[in-house]
Amino acid sequence: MQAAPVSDLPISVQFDFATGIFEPWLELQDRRLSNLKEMFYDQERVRNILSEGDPVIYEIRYHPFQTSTSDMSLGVTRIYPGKIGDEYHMTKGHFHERLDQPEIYFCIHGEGYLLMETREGDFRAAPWKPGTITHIPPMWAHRVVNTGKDTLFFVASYHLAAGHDYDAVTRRGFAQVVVEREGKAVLMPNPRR
Ligand code: S6P
Ligand code: ZN
Repeated sequence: MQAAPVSDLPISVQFDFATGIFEPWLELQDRRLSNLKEMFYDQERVRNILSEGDPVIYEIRYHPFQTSTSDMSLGVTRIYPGKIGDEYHMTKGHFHERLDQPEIYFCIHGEGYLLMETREGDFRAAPWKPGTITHIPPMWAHRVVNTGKDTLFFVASYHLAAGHDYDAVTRRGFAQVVVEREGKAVLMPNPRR
């Protein structure tokens, strides 16, 4: 993320509920399979897909509202439908670097789960549908999984200073993964743990 412009004036952006895109945004990041290849449990399937291409799994638009005394930020993530093997598309997932930083996620469109886990192993999976708003307390890693046929998009509100720590999730994943069984999304213990 580039340094955010500082403005002490109120700023509004306009969100399109049909597309999940707001304007103006200041930064757009694509997350391709190669950026999160360690996250999926079926590593053979990951290698097969990457040998033929590098699909975009999700994208994030950011607008950091940096003032001279505060650092609230807006992020909208759009996860495309699909699976890697039988595991649904999902975000990388992370802890916040700072131990006192929570976050609020608003599900706008699509269906899936918000997975959350502490370093001590307490795990929660919040079922998500449009209108679900979840408060993620400090020290809970968070990952969103799209189990539907449409793009899932959600709004995130957090402080820039929270920071992102991807290490633990990259090494261990979450306690459970979300996979398709007989046409349905089910949670199962992470086979890589
Ligand atoms: C930031 C917030 C979101 C995520 C985004 C992508 O704290 O939680 O904006 O960055 O949903 O997820 P990830 O795990 O790839 O950063
Ligand atoms: Zn976060």
